[in-house]
Amino acid sequence: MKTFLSTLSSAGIGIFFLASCSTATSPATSPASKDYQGEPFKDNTFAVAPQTIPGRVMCAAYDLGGEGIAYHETTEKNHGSGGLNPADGSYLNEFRISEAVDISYTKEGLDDTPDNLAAPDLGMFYIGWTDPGEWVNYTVDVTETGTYSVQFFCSAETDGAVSLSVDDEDVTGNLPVASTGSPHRWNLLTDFAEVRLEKGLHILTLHTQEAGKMNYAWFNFTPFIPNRV
Ligand SMILES: [Ca+2]
Ligand SMILES: [Ca+2]
Repeated sequence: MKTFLSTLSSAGIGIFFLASCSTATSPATSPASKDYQGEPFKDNTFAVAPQTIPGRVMCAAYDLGGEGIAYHETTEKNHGSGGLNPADGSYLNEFRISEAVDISYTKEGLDDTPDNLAAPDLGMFYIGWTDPGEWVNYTVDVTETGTYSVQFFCSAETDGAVSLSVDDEDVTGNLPVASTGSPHRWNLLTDFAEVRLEKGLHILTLHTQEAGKMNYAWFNFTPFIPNRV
């Protein structure tokens, strides 16, 4: 069975090409990020850092830097890595185990049922145990200035809401995330948001605004194409 990790690995080749042609290694250019102490997350699986827009931003690959810098958590424990998923030396169960952001991954027989509104890859990391007031930062490299459509791959036990900030400025207001009926019933929210982004490095922040026991897997940013009348 094709897993998320294999999908990401193959996709990473193309993304790396984009990053290598961009200003990925230049210093942060946005005023709000001058004093930012966080850094893009990188490991053997998430090899492209920072994550690039247009493209997919993986929620579990939030920045390094810890509490108050790269994220804010209401619970110090990681409820997924080392919690629900016991520490066993495996990459999946111990992913970012020492950090407070709660991370789990999709599993066969639990997350791949026919009930899904959109089918997830297996072994796909996601942020769960989300509470209002929590946030995570992503250093992103925007390769082209423009307006972007945002899609969100997520689930929610009850109706919740999130918002997105760019360089500490709220650019969306509250974005409703409708209940999917179960935290393991996944959906792809198309037309989730539209955001204007300038070329360069920016800090994208995902805020949990309203409780919904939401799980966050990834965002996809694509150039906005207006409807023709
Ligand atoms: Ca936590
Ligand atoms: Ca949490």
